[in-house]
Amino acid sequence: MTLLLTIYLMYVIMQTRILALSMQQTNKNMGVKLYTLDLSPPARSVMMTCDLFNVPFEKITVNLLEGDHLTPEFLKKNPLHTIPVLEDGDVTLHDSHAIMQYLADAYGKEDSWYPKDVKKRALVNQKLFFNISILFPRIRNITYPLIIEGNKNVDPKRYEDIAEAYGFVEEFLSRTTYLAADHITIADVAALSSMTSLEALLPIDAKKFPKTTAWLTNLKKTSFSKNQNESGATALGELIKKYLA
Ligand SMILES: N[C@@H](CCC(=O)N[C@@H](CS)C(=O)NCC(=O)O)C(=O)O
Repeated sequence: MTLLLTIYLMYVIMQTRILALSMQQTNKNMGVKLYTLDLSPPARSVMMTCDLFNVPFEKITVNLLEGDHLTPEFLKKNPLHTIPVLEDGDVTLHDSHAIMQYLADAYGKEDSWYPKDVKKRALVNQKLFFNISILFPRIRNITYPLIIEGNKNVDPKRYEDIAEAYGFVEEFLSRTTYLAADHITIADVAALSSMTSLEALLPIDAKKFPKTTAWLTNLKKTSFSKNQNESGATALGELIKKYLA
């Protein structure tokens, strides 16, 4: 009798475990929701990250030019009213870099994109912060006054800031093959989206910045860049030209 009860209990436990595992699998395959816009460099970083980790995403376009990001509904998701925003089950995340880190941890199969080793990871984080604090703001410093505030008089200093940023990238790439290591990481993906928009503001001088030029040329050939970055970066470049004309 006790044996039968034990066997029955083991059977129930096994069935529950199988059900839990299959539900986990179903959740993973259901994909995520992404509030995004192709023109936006940080949004493109996240779309590229979904692409490279094979995470299907429902694309919800947030038109910043029409104020979609200022609706009460969107502000509940992100009080900072910025895109991208990711929803994955009960998790809602803003900031492209936090989202990329999450996607790598939750869906990445290869450790190398966002290493688990604390020292290697710290170097990737450092370059993600370089993107947040240097590369992206140097796009925004020109595009925000130009496109949102309608101010065509761009301070020439803003272009010098971009050239300085190219110099930083060149220096990093003289130390390692990619920004944070001798292999590609999510920091390169974040910087790729910024650099493809910065070059629309100030073309990269291949003689002055040969390593940066080669790095960017290589990254632009990847399928994640072609699928999720190329057309948005081109469209932003055209929009900038139109506003500067
Ligand atoms: N650090 C943020 C920056 C996001 C950001 O500023 N996104 C811009 C579009 S490129 C935006 O949503 N701007 C609208 C606003 O600031 O109101 C990230 O990486 O997600």
